[in-house]
Amino acid sequence: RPPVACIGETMAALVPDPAGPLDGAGVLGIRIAGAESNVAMYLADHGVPVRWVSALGDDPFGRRIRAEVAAAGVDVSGVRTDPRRPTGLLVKDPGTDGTRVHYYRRGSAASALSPALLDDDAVRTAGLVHFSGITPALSTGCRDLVTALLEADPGERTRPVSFDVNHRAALWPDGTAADVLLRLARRADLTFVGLDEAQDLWGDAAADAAAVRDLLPRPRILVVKDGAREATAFVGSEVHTVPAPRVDVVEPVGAGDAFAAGFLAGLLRGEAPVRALRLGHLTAGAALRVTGDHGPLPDRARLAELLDRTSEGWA
Ligand code: KDG
Repeated sequence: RPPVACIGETMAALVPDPAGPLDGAGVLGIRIAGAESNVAMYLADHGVPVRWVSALGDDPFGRRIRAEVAAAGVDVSGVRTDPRRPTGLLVKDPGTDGTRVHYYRRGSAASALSPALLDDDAVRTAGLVHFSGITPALSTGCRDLVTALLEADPGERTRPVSFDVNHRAALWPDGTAADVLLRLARRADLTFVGLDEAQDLWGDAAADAAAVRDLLPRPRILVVKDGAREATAFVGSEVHTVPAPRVDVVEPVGAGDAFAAGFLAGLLRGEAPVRALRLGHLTAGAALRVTGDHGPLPDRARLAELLDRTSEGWA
């Protein structure tokens, strides 16, 4: 089966160690952070052939990111090295009321991506393309890239396009997020959105999962995630809801990416929607149990056992 291509920026992430407010921090740990490379790494964990497609600076952070994503089993041969622009950076500021993120990514290598990327073999020969709502916020070129990706009508695309809304308010100072992300979410073949983010973006029109489906009637598959409560998949005219299992959460960042990867992995191996949703929840659990974005999955046997549980034993 042709591989999945995940397109998007990955940055170096600097994180106070131990976790605490940045203004008093003495030591920063180095990690990597990127929604689409997270999806790619979790897909690889599930045995799905996958590429991550992006651009990095010709710098130590760029080399580190490339090596880390490759070590997770992802094909990084389609990642460009831009000799003129740096790798993007984010710095985490864990506070008592949650973690704030400071971005240093304007003018980064990935922000210079453009629709020309779609002619690369890594994208052209993919069986499915996944991207997120972070990319259109990065630059005009990046916005043109995702618009071009969704240009053909769903029935006429050579391969399906999967889109995770991934609203990052800090990246949309011009206030266009609601319009741009709605347009993209409507045009994708498979759209993921959190109920809370749908409400942030689209207000009362997104009161519950069914209302979100009314807003987004076109994607053949729409997945609405309601945090620790449940997730609902609308597949054509069918509706499937699966409660989330209980997890002792260490840090939630990365869970949405993990969920998308688990659901996609389930779909790609032909699982029924309910089992794909469960695989999404189980994969999200791996991200919820660690401070980083990418935590270990349960082993194959345990995963299979959890997937087979009846709905009573599940949550
Ligand atoms: O998706 C989880 C984080 O890794 C992600 O938010 C970092 O890609 C990122 C971004 O742009 O914020």
